[in-house]
Amino acid sequence: MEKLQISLIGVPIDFGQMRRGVDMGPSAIRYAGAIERLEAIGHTVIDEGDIHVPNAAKLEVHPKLRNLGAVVEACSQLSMLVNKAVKQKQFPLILGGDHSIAIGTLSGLAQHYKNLGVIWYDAHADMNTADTSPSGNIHGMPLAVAMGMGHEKLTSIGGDAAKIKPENLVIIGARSVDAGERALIKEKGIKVYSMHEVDRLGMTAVMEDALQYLKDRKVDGLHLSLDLDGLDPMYTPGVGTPVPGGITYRESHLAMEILQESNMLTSAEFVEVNPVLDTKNATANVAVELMGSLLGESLV
Ligand code: NNH
Ligand code: MN
Ligand code: MN
Ligand code: MN
Repeated sequence: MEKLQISLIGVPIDFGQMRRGVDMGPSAIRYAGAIERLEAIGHTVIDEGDIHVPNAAKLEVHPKLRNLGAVVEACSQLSMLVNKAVKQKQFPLILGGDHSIAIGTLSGLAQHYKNLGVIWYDAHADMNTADTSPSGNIHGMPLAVAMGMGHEKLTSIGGDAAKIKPENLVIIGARSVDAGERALIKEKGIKVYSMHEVDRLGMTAVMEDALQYLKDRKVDGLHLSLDLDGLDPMYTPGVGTPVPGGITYRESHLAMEILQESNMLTSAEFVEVNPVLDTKNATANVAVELMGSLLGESLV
């Protein structure tokens, strides 16, 4: 297995939604031993620390886009750091923070990858806009923004062009999709493996199918965006919007291992870990265990 130079970037933000405490996600994941775990595999970790997240109350507020100014500010910084890491041939590994940070991650990656593939491991589809969102929470919008839809202040981070193509996106684990998102999935023909497909086909077939689909699209990089609420809340209770009936712990390890075997992965992020809602840091522990499988830890 290739040994990586991992650029570890923490984004302590909880402004993309309403449950406070997910800003402590990066700390919780570090505390769970992320760096030691990755170094034990043989990777080099360049720890960039956490980016500075400004006080939302002092920045632009918007009636349908909660804490817009703070999210824009944090995502702009993150976009630059991710771009810098890729330029230096490092593997960006981003720790959230709520899922609004993916706006910054995908913007940074898009500076380099012109045909980026994305695997979105999540209970949700995260492709609302201000007009379709039931909540006004930006963490439910990053995929729409990356496809070029939404408020100009969000879509213009790192340049006006769309950051990803709808046909290069695969969603895995979906089970809570809003009406506007459902319409967009149909309209764009987005590849979704909902819990129905995970149950019916099994995780091996889902992942092999998804990776073949992305290979056929000739993607020039592959990003994993893993929302810990993709797993069933019995394994990852420390998330703001738990949805029962999720992916199991073993299925998730299997998915990570298949991704590792594919040799396609070029970046990853782990988001929505909220230690305030957790018991014994369970959710961050799972995040770190999955990172191990994703980045080449062997079982024997
Ligand atoms: N779809 C809902 C919304 O837009 C919930 C999104 N919550 C998430 N997404 N955790 O992953 O508000
Ligand atoms: Mn999400
Ligand atoms: Mn989610
Ligand atoms: Mn490489």
